[in-house]
Amino acid sequence: MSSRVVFHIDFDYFYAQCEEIRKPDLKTRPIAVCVYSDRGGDSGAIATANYIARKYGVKSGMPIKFAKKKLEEVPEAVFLPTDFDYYTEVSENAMSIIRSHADVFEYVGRDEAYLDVTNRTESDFKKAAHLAQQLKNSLRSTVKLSSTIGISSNKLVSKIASDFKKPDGLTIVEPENIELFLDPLPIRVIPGIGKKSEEKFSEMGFETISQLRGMDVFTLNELFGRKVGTYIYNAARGIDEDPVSPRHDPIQYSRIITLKQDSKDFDFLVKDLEKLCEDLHQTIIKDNLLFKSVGIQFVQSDLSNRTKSKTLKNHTSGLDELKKTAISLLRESLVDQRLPIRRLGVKVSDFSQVSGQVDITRFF
Ligand code: DGT
Ligand code: CA
Ligand code: CA
Repeated sequence: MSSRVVFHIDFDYFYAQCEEIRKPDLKTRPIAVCVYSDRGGDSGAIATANYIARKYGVKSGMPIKFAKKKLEEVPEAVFLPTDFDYYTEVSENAMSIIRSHADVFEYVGRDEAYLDVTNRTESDFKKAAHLAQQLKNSLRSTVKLSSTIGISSNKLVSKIASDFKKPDGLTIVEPENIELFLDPLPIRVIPGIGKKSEEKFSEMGFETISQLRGMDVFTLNELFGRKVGTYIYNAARGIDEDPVSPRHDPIQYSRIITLKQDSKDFDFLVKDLEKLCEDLHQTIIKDNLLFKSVGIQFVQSDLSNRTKSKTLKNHTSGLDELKKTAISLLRESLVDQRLPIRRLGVKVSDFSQVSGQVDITRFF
């Protein structure tokens, strides 16, 4: 039986990299992205930092005050608040490129996904490596995003492989090399093994996965319970049957962009709206969806939101119907629009999946 080919892709220092994408001048400076708590001042934690800031010891989860201490002597260091809407926008653009490289796409979170590419690579790991490089290049050239990919015959090993060499890494573990690859790695690289379990193993003299493999399944079950024990036993051998299962970002059936300038001018806005519709429509077709509801969304210049939507008579996947509806919603909204619009979005919902038969509306 030929092997599955599974990618795990993870975006490098994601929130901080998004900030670099928006302001390339920041690239040479340490960046820490901060989640400020509502207590004011510097209370709160670091969400992530770019690799320059990491060299000074700044880490995810660290109090902002600690991070400032570490970067005390570095006047060019920047501390920025999170901007989740913007990170989501970058993520959606990247995910739509990733999706087009997969047979099966499984969304995990804003900065990671699994891809099953068994069919399109014909189980050939050379072809897989080539495809992964193409995907990385395409993300780099279109979204300006650097990412890391792990390739193997299952999700577990691919996830470990994508963590192996970062940033901008590509690690390929062919089926016959799985144990060789895992052997020297510390036990904590196994997803789900936290600090506590690591300490437990360490006390018993087990540090690496190769040592862990010396532990029998009964002992593991006794220590961790049957479910977790069996999981660890298999993980130490790089065994994982969990399929890549289609899962999408719940908000992926929408597109939103920040406009070049704030505006409430129909002729200006309609151009972007049409582009948003076309982009969204590609996803709809790719995922074989019929929608029945179309909405538009404004983020106004004071950052407040406004939405308007319309339910259609029938389910459709037609681009014309999508554009026509979105444009009429825009026209209606602008009648009493007071504030200029800063960000503009379009979304579809109320789905029914096209199954089996060819849907003729998709060609219009
Ligand atoms: P890396 O190691 O290059 O993949 O760096 P990141 O920053 O992409 O790290 P990752 O993949 O573990 O996490 C993705 C995003 O999730 C990250 O950009 C910010 C957020 N995040 C991660 N850890 C924490 C944390 O401890 N606290 C908060 N608030 N956010 C976090
Ligand atoms: Ca990441
Ligand atoms: Ca991640």
